[in-house]
Amino acid sequence: MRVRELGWSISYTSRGRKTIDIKIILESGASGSFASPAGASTGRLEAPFYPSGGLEEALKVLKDLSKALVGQDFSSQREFDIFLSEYDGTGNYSRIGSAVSLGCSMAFAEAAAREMGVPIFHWLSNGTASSYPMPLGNVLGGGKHARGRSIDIQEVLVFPLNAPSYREGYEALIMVHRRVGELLAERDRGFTGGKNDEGAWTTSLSDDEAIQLVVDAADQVSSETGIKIGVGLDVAASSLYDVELSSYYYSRRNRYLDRDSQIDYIVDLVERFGLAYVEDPVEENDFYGFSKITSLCGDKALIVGDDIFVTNVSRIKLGLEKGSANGIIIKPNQVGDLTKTLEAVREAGLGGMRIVVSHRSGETMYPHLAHVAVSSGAALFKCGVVGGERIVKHIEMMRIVEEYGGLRPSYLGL
Ligand code: 2PG
Ligand code: MG
Repeated sequence: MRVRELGWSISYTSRGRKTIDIKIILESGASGSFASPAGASTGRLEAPFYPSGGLEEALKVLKDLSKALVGQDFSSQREFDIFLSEYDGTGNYSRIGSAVSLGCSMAFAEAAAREMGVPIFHWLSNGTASSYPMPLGNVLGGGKHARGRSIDIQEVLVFPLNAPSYREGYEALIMVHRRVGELLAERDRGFTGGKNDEGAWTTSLSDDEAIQLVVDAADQVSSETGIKIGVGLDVAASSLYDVELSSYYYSRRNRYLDRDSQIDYIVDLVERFGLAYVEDPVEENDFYGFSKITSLCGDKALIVGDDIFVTNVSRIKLGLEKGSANGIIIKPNQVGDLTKTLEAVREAGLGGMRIVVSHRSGETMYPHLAHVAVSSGAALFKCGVVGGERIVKHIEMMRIVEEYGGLRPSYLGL
C-alpha cells in the first residue's frame, strides 16, 4: 500500500482546543482521516500531544514527514507504525507529538482497511476479533473535568452487567444519566443543570452523597429494565495528589489523606456502595497502593490502572509483577500509534487484565475508537454517555455489532 498523499488541517476538540485533522490517501485512491483527542488529567509518562514547540512545530513536522512518507510502500499496520516511530526517533513521540503520530496511524488504518474492503477492526485484528465490549460511561463528574466546581472524584461511572446487546446496554446508561439529572434536581439545591467536559452532570453535593445518588439512579433503572447496572469511579488520584505533602487533597472537605488513609477510604467506598469498578484509586507511581486495593477488592470489583500504565508495555509488566490491577485503561494517544496500543493490549491481556478502551475528555468527532475496542477484545468501552463526540462512537459500536454479526458480547462476570 503506497502512500500518495498526506494532508492536514487545523481542527478542534470538544473542549475547543486545537488539534490536527490528518488525511492519508493511498495510491489506490483509498483514503482515511483522523484527528486526535486530548486529555486533561494526563499521566506524567504519556506521549506529549504536541512537540515542545506546540502546534506550529507539529505543522512543520508534518511538512517534513509528508516528504518522507509519500511514495513509501507498507504491507501492514506494524510496518507503517514502525516507520513513524523511527522517523520520530525518541521512543515516545516527543519529537513529533501524538497528535501527528496517532493522526497518521489511525488515518492509515482506515485507508488500508478501505483498500482491503474490510472494516477497520478487522484490519487491526487480522480478522481475529470475536467479541464486543459493553459501554462504560460517566454520569456525574468533578475534578479536572469540572474546574474544581463539583465533587473531588473525577468520575462516577455506570455500565451494564447483563445487557443482551450493546444497544440495550447503552440505552440503559442513557436512562441512568437522565435519572441522575432528575434526582439532582430533587436533592441538590445548588443544581443548575451543569455538565462537565464529558457530558456528565456536576453537583454541589458531597462525594459520598453524589455516589449514593448514582447508586439510587442505577437501582431504579435496573428494576425498570431488568438490566443490572454496575457503579464505579475514576478517582484520577494523581490529580488530587500533593507530591510534597505525600497526601491526597479533598477540597470539598478541606482534608488531606495520607497514603494509608487513601487506601482505607477507597476500600470503604467499594464496600459501602457495592462498587464494581475503581480506576486510578491512588497516584500514578504507587504500585504498592494499587496492589493493596486489588488484593482487598479485586474479587468484587475491577481495579483499573490508567495514569499508572499509560498504555505502556514496560509499565504494564511492572504492574503484572506486583499484582497491581485486574483491569487496564487503553488510550491510543498515550503511546501514540496503533501498533504500540495493540502491544499493550496483548501484554495486559496475557497477564489476565481486563481491557477497557477509553476516550479522552477532549474528544473529536471520529468514531475509530470503537474499532480499536473491538480489535482489542475489550471488556468495556469507556466513552461517556451523552454528547455528540461520545455518541458517534457508541453508534459506530452498534453498527459494528449489528452489521458485521458474529461477535459475541463480553461480560465481566461480576
Ligand atoms: C480519564 C480520561 C477520560 P482525560 O482520566 O480516564 O475520562 O480523562 O482524557 O482528561 O485524561
Ligand atoms: Mg482515568
